[in-house]
Amino acid sequence: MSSTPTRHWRTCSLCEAMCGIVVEHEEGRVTGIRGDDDDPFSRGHICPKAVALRDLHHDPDRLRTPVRRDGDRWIPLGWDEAFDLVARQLHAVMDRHGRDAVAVYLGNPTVHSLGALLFAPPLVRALRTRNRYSATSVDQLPHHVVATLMFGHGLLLPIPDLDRTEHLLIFGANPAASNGSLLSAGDVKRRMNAIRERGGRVVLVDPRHTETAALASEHHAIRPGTDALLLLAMLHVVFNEALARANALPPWVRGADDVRTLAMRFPPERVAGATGVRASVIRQMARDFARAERSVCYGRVGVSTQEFGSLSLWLITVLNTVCGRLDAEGGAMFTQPAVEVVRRGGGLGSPRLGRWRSRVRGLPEYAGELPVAALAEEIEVAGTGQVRALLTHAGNPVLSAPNGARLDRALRTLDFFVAVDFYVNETTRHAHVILPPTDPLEREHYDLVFNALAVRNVAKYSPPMQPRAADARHDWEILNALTWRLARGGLRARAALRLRTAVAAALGPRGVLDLALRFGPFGNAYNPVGKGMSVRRLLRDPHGVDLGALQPVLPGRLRTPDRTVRLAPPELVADVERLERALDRAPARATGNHALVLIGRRSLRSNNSWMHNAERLMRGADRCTLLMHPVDAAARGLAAGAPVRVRSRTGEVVVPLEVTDAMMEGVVSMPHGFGHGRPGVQLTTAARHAGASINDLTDDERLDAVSGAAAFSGVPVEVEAAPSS
Ligand SMILES: Nc1nc2c(c(=O)[nH]1)N[C@H]1C(S)=C(S)[C@@H](COP(=O)(O)OP(=O)(O)OC[C@H]3O[C@@H](n4cnc5c(=O)[nH]c(N)nc54)[C@H](O)[C@@H]3O)O[C@H]1N2
Ligand SMILES: Nc1nc2c(c(=O)[nH]1)N[C@H]1C(S)=C(S)[C@@H](COP(=O)(O)OP(=O)(O)OC[C@H]3O[C@@H](n4cnc5c(=O)[nH]c(N)nc54)[C@H](O)[C@@H]3O)O[C@H]1N2
Ligand code: SF4
Ligand SMILES: [Mo]
Repeated sequence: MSSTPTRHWRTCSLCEAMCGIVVEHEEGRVTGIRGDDDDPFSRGHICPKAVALRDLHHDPDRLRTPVRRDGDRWIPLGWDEAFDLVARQLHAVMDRHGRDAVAVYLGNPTVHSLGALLFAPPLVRALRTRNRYSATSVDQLPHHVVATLMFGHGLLLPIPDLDRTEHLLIFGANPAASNGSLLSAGDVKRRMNAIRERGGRVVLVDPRHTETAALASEHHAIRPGTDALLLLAMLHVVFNEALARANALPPWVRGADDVRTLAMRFPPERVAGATGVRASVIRQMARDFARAERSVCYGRVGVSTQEFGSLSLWLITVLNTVCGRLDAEGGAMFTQPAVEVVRRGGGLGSPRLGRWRSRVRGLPEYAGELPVAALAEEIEVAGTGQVRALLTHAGNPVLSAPNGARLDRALRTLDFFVAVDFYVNETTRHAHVILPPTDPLEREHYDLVFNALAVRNVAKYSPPMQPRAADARHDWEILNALTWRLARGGLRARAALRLRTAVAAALGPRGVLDLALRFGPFGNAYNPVGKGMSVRRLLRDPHGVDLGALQPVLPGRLRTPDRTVRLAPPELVADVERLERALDRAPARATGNHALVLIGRRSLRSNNSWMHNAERLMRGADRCTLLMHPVDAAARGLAAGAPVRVRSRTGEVVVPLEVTDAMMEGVVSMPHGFGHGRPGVQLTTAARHAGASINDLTDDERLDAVSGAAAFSGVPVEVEAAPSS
């Protein structure tokens, strides 16, 4: 006898694609997960990770109560006991060493949680520390910095209008594996295939012939870290051959002459050797892009996490703009989400950069945060403001930050470390207290961030699959409880903060969201007859609401003081000198020499460092391998399948070798997020596929100079045979 399972519709929150899923469950057990055919955005698409939400939900390794570490044992605590302990320890460190002695790191899943997005910022503010870090500085930081400098707001991020373009030029992104980033699009592969089906082209620039290359019209291999040179040369062609629509630029675009002058210094012949892309190919790429009816250039992780991340993303937007593709249908457009994120100042929208610098190395602040590449040294180096305590939320910087092994060592020396996370991972194993929140199925959801980065304006609210267990806590409840207890200062200040946390707690994420929707651009406040946006309105459409294609919004949405697009911000123009110095040092011919540089990769069945505990995602061949071109393998006498030792300035790892001509000569590739064999990690399945961490090889001293973002791409390495064990 079997009862019928209950069906629950929601958005998968694991990546940026916002796929609609149907979860079948019976008495708290998830019995199946599939794509929601009626979701207007994802139309039934789903990837293997969503199915693994079920494994996460039932994972016996997941922590379900707070724990305190005693040596290498974990001792369960009650919630209030745990919150009190954390507040006491953090206050003790502040009292002894000052506010800046407490650091905070917010990891990537923070952005995928409505509760965390609403309740982490008040906690961070209550800490009043300058030592704030997040995954932004190992990811999209240069996008925000460039948007700030060009458009006056860090969240004015141009999104490729995928569904209407005729020519998509991609730099350093692999949407066929990642499902798209700063480009939320349910079923991104189908949308990319549609470009070719309607007679358009998809052109990819990437050192590896990737899963995305397989569905592109052309692929051009590029030497890592040289994209800015290629883009300058493309601009040279565009200006030189009068392909630009510079004369037709709207009056609110400033600085076209400055970028023209700059580009004229970079004819394709000057950069061909360093980039590995022939001058004739660069010319053709530029002509095809400029002449296409509708085209858009898009760059992501491969260009944002490299030494010239800010320059690359700037030049991509310049190329779009001078070719008339900014804010144009089929070009690079801005969204209008139902919850407005573009306001003055505030969070990642910060209009300022470098208001202060990190203590030890003087790295620039952005939006109140410092680059995480500085965290290890801020813990290690003694002096006023030295970090003595740490709070992490949904992060694993030991596996995700450059030179993670150094951070791993530094974490052991902290006086106090509290982690909000449901796993004992490579980072949280060093914590003194871990506070585990509910999982994504157990909580309500609305994508505050990714609805604002989607190729269509969409909105969808997901209630929780079931009410949380009485002894469980949502992330927002944990964050709010800590904010309450950390309230300090005079009586008035304390009372004010406590009143705010009490009101926030009474509203909860749903109440706050409802206000934001009602008073947002599609809302109608509390008008009972209007059809305005609200949580109730969204509950009537469990598959989501389509709010239409992206619309031109400039110059109205610009936030620069004079409401213009600044094509040539001085901070970026100045950095071209550093690029030219690198060009002068580059080998005359990029291939054929024996130096190797390392880049990363993602697989469809991975999610940064943390879904490796789901058995169903780990089946099949070992994924943590080093990819190398046959010519490079032969030059070193290396055999496919054998273990190789990879060495960089910062460390070394041993991984199996895969020989493949998908790699450009001189470039090797390894995925990030592995390295689960460290003692104390409580991830049973992941430990059986432990692999090694690429970030034991990446370098905390290699950064994008303008933004401070980690430069993961292009780390110099040596590779030799490792004795088999
Ligand atoms: N399955 C899966 N999906 C994910 C994730 C995951 O871990 N797994 N992570 C999510 C997250 S947090 C993010 S930020 C997004 C990222 O989404 P994407 O940006 O699409 O991610 P990657 O697959 O890392 O693609 C980067 C590409 O850049 C190339 N590259 C490396 N160096 C260079 C260079 O110097 N120049 C150029 N032109 N290319 C270069 C690499 O070969 C790679 O193909 O994916 C998200 N989606
Ligand atoms: N070499 C190299 N390094 C990289 C990258 C690369 O391409 N190459 N990519 C970078 C990028 S783009 C990113 S975004 C970072 C990611 O790096 P991080 O953000 O530091 O870490 P994640 O691997 O996402 O780990 C997330 C942790 O959050 C926990 N978690 C998951 N959901 C929740 C939740 O809802 N609440 C709470 N409290 N915890 C939760 C998981 O258990 C896991 O421990 O890695 C970066 N590092
Ligand atoms: S593509 Fe992303 S959002 Fe869609 S099912 Fe997979 S993990 Fe979830
Ligand atoms: Mo990311």
